[in-house]
Amino acid sequence: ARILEAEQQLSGQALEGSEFQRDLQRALAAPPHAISPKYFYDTEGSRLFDRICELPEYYPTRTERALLAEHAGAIAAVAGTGADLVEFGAGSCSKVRLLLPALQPRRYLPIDISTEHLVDAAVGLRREHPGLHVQPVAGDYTAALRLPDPLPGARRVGFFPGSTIGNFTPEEALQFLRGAARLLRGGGLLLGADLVKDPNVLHAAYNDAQGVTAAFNLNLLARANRELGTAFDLDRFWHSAFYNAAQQRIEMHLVSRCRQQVAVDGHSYVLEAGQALHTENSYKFSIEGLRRLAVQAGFRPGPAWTDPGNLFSVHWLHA
Ligand code: AVI
Repeated sequence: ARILEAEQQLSGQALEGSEFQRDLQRALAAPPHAISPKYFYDTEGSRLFDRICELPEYYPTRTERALLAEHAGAIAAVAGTGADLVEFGAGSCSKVRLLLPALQPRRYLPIDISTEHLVDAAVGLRREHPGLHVQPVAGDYTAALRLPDPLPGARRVGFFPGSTIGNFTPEEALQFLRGAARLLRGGGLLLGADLVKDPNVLHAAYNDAQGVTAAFNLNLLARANRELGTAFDLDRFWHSAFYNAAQQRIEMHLVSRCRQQVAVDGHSYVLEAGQALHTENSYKFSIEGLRRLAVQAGFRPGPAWTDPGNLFSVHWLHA
């Protein structure tokens, strides 16, 4: 009954299977052979991502969590308590838990593309915080999204952790931040951004020894097999992740191990051996670079918190 209750509160629009099909066909048909990383996140992909966050090599999650826990008081001092808190790409809503005691929001609106995962997370959060008004919104927060009206008198505070901003192209990041600045006017955005660092540390984080990141990348094809009726043989692809220093980003690709023919909804495509499908960019930032981007989008940068190793940063941006 509780799950039903949560589902009834869902608003927004879930991703349509046909959009995935169209984007996959485009990526297979012509250069730049790239597809949006948003397609990683079906239920299985979200589960794999949660496992990535626990990996010893994947420093961003634990570093950001430590920053949020350590600075929750200082964050509440700039963001204010009693806000209408909106999280973009909330996933399992685990990081917000570190902020709730200090921030004490009047309402929490987690937005995520993976509906089932979001519903489970919202149900768990309600159970832990019976007094908290949780209103999940299923949808693609990169698209124009209709949010419930702000609560009267409450400022809107956005939360965008995890350096998911780094999975956008620079143009998309600017566009997203511009939209967020409009949405959050009078409040602000708490933003997590991964920092430029030793490429070896980055390489290890995206090529973990247990192969979870590889499975996460390959899940894009597994998802197509489940949802679009394709017959990709996952053994014929390998996971490639490397740091592109000129672009300050990790790139992930699925590389064809051999010459092969694949089909999506009756259209066939030939993949040469070594041909890559570009599945993700993960941009890395400097504090100053991130602040410049925020100013361009209409924010006024406030404090930024980093760890002693300068691995990760959390920014308060006044909207
Ligand atoms: C969600 N996002 C910030 C992750 C990242 O690090 O770019 C996704 C990820 N891809 C591979 N590992 C984790």
